[in-house]
Amino acid sequence: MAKLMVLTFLGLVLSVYKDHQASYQARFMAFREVEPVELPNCNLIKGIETGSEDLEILPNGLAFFSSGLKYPGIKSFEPDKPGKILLMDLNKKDQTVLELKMTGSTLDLSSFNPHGISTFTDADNTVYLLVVNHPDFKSTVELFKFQEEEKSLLHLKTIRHKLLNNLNDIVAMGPEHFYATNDHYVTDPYLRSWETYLGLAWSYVVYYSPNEVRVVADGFDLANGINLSPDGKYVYIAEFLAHKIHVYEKHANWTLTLLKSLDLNTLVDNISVDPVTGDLWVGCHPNGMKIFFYDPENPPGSEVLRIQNILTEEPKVTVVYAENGTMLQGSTVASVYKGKLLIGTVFQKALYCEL
Ligand SMILES: *[C@@H]1O[C@H](CO)[C@@H](O)[C@H](O)[C@H]1NC(C)=O
Ligand SMILES: *[C@@H]1O[C@H](CO)[C@@H](O)[C@H](O)[C@H]1NC(C)=O
Ligand SMILES: CC(=O)N[C@H]1CO[C@H](CO)[C@@H](O)[C@@H]1O
Repeated sequence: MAKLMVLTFLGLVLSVYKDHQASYQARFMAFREVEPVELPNCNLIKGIETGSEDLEILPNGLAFFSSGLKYPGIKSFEPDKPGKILLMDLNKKDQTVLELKMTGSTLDLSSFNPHGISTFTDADNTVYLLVVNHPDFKSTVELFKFQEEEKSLLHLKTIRHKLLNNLNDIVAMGPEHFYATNDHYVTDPYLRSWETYLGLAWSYVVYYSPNEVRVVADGFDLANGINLSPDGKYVYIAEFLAHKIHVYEKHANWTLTLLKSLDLNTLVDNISVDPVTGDLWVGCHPNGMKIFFYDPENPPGSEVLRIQNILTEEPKVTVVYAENGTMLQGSTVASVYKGKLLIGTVFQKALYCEL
């Protein structure tokens, strides 16, 4: 009888485990293979070999990239080197980048580990760059002033807060005014991996201003990219392991209310918004397992979605680019400029294509 009970108990544990394993594999889209979708005239950008996790294009065609992310569980081709911010002028013929010097004595360059970035341009045309940084796997937001003549970034300030503890991405509404996603709730790397594995959906979004910091949305299975609609009325949040993009209405008091959610067949990373059309361009991971368990023989692929008319009853979702990783591994972000598409990746290259 005792033996039978032990067996029943083991069977129960095993079936719970199997159910969980199935949901884990579904959340990571473990078995999805990429159907290629090609674009004409694609070129890899010279000088980007160790990632272009996030990028942002200014209206004048200057593009900033964060490069060299070190993140628990994710491949890095230069694990011992600090990360950097790269600049590319999309108006120039030679498709190459230069590394921006960082000045000001207030930042430890040796532990610089940039993740999501966002720019803010004020009324005097001063460009601020806000960078999610992970020095020693902690989370801070670094505020820089962009000095175009000198091709440098002047470090102004490090922003820390207990609610900004597992930062991923940021969208600026002022130099010290932003929404940011936390991709986990717990900070300890070992517990973080359990939080992800069990799908606890404890990840959350924070509103930050010097006077007020609060959680404005929560319950995400890894909140990732975040961005604003061109009119500033809506906030878009990518829920990575739930394969969803959520549309929130932003109120005058900066709180958010959920308006709708879009189900997509891919792991959604960064969202960029076309300032003219309002279309969303989303860098995606077709197979999350290949991102977290890197195998150069079977690398993660890349996928870019365009979402038109997201606020209407029938948004149009198009796979604009998809590739199996032979060329481009682990796309995280895509953004358009004058009929061209710039695609960044977590730890590998960046691609520039004609649309
Ligand atoms: C913020 O504004 C919204 C919409 O007007 C309102 O429903 C909500 O109660 C306000 N929240 C706070 C915390 O003031
Ligand atoms: C990936 O795609 C390329 C080009 O379409 C093809 O040559 C290659 O065999 C594919 N690799 C895998 C693993 O499917
Ligand atoms: C290219 C691009 O727009 N990337 C976006 C990634 O997410 C951050 C945070 O929302 C945006 O600021 C970037 O614009």
